[in-house]
Amino acid sequence: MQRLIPTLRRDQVDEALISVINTLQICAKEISYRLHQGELAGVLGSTLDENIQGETQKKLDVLSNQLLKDILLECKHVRAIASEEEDGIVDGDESGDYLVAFDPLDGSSNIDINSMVGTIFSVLPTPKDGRSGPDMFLQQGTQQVMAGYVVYGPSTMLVFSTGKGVKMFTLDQTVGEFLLTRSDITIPAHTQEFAINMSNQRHWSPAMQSYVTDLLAGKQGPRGKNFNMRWIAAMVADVHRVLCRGGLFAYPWDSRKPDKPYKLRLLYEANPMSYLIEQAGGKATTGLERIMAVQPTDIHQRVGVVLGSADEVETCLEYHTRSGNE
Ligand code: AFP
Repeated sequence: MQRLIPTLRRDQVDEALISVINTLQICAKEISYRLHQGELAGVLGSTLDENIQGETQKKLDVLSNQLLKDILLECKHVRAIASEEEDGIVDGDESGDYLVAFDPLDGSSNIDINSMVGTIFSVLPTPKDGRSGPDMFLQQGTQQVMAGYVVYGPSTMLVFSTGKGVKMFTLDQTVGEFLLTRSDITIPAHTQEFAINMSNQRHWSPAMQSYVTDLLAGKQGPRGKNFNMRWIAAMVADVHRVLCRGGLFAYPWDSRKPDKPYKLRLLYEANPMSYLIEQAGGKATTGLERIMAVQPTDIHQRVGVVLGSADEVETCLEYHTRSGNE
């Protein structure tokens, strides 16, 4: 089986970007080790702190963030990093060609129940227009040069794209190497599986409520077929399933918090996942527009997400277009 670096060289990925990916995989192995030690590692549970999102930080959130921040900033090709767990950006090497935005431990509320979590990363080119600070990261998702995730499950998998399709690598624990286990991932256009947090149904827009009601109506309803539902409450795990067998994943607009109607973050959750989904032939929208076309205005801004099997996303969009809302 092909190892990570030779595979990247075969894809003619530039050496600076290979160095960034290599840095990320080193972190992935360390985080994987700590997670798979579980209670024995003494790093489960929560800290007494909150991040900028106002969320209580898990010990592993902090540890994973520190690991990624420290090792990425040692890489001379990294100009700066942005993280879900950092209020602002952190500058790296002035001459670095790449910016890295990441969610160090996505789905961290699953840690204490030994369920799936992940690390999500997005790599953007350092702008050449002289801008600095957070503005460097305010680029549309279409500007990404690489995006991916590590999913820590029964096996640890590194899944990413550099624009030449989606590849999946599995960590061989015996030798500590990521080996290529799937390539050229293609998402089926049609699906009978959807992922959404149903407990929010009464807070969704009328369009989303109508769309999901018709899914639940199954064969006897307007869709004329039955649907299955999954919700792992870790975007990485739900998106990994969509990449593996198709499906629709949604975290749409909802009215619970009028000042914060969206949950998922654009820069280091929605954009990198959208990049992968599109590379695999799927679609990724906010419910109104292509996610990767959104012009960011803040490094921690949030968006609605509807992504997955192209034809199913289109069908969901039709409900929104008909009603004119998210
Ligand atoms: P945490 O990292 O706080 O667990 O949130 C995970 C997440 O951002 C995303 O990975 C999940 O899809 C979504 O939130 C789950 O949200 P709910 O807990 O509202 O279902």
